[in-house]
Amino acid sequence: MNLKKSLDAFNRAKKFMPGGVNSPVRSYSSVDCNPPFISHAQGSHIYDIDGNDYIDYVGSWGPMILGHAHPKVVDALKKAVERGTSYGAPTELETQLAELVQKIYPSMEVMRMVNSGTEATMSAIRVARGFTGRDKIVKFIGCYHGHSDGLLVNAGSGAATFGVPSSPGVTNNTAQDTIAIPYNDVDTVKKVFDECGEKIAAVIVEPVAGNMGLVLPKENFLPTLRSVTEKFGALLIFDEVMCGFRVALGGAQEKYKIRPDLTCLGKIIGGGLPCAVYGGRADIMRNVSPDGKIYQAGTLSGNPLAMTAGIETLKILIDTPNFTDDLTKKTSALVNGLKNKAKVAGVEVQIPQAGSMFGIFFSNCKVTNYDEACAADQNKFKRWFKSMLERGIYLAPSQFETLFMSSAHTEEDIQRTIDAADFNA
Ligand code: KE4
Repeated sequence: MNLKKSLDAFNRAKKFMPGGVNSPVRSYSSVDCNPPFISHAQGSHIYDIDGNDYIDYVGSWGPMILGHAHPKVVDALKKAVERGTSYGAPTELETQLAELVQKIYPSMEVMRMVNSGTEATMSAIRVARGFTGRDKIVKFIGCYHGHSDGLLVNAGSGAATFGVPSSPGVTNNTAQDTIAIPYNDVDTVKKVFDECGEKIAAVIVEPVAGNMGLVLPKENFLPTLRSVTEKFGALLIFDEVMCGFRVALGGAQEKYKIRPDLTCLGKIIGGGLPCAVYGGRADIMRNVSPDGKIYQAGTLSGNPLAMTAGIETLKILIDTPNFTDDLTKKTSALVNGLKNKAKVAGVEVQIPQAGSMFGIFFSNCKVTNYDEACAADQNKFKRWFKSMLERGIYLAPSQFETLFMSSAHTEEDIQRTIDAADFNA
């Protein structure tokens, strides 16, 4: 595969940006190769500047559930951009998107638009602390909620001891307000709350985890989080930035029938433009400025272009009969095809699926937490990833990521992907 122009572009980019990228995973550093530089994308395909054509299962890390450049979204944006790109003033578009979100996520009684998942989770945590008057936050090891300081934290030495920074620049004092627990570890959740539940403002969780690879919640995990937070007066925050609209139209809270106190959504809600939202119980959210005293703001929050793309995207998700079910079935067809291919090759892989999300671990046991994800064979993953890229299949360059199906993917795309898979690469 010719990647000459991409390599030149990468070398130029490195002169200006750390790793030549504006988000680390894009550098392909975890798969020891150079990233294609993209020229454009259309439907289920993405094209690099060397003219290579790939079937895309990254989908901009989740937003492109309709595929790239969906005509309805593009047409709406073309009209919107001629009305100006940003006003810094209220528009009916924001209310329109909020109404669509509340239709799908009724737990979001009141909400605030922001520009990224990081902003949404960071703000939700501030609201939880402001509402409860408590400082501690519980998160789960392997879950990623964006890069705000208090969430870049690893587990401390003991269960209820406080976290340690997972990045330089995060202070020990900040990290000590975060308790990190293994995902799906119900016993430790109960132990931590028994020890310091009255100090905990909130638990934040990816109800279906997509940032350690795809890891599903065990049957009693989410119900325990809901009951233990209620018992101790802490809030439950569902970070559905990734799994929202994918594990069900109404996200994990619809699929697992758990009503969180606050929810964060992102990615899909902006239809590919910078947009996210946090919201939940009115009695909590009415404490956010200017209704209340908990401050949060943003120059481009509710931007008319992002609102337009989000509205068009959600309208299609809502108005297309069986959209989510059909996308899930399409994903299952790919997952089953890959599983059969691996079985024939005699290679042990785990290919978990949740709605239109799927993942892959070169492991002989089901992955239920971060340690088990780390135990999977990452060298095999790297070889497989490169072989798929060579064959025109564009996957996430890390086994600690999740892959995404779109409504634009065709049966031919899926068959080509299965045919390209060589598990003995
Ligand atoms: P952003 O700030 O990147 O918009 O969202 C942060 C975030 C919050 N919550 C969840 C569950 C997320 O998955 C994310 C971001 N996801 C990553 C993919 N692993 C974005 C890709 C990247 O970092 O470049």
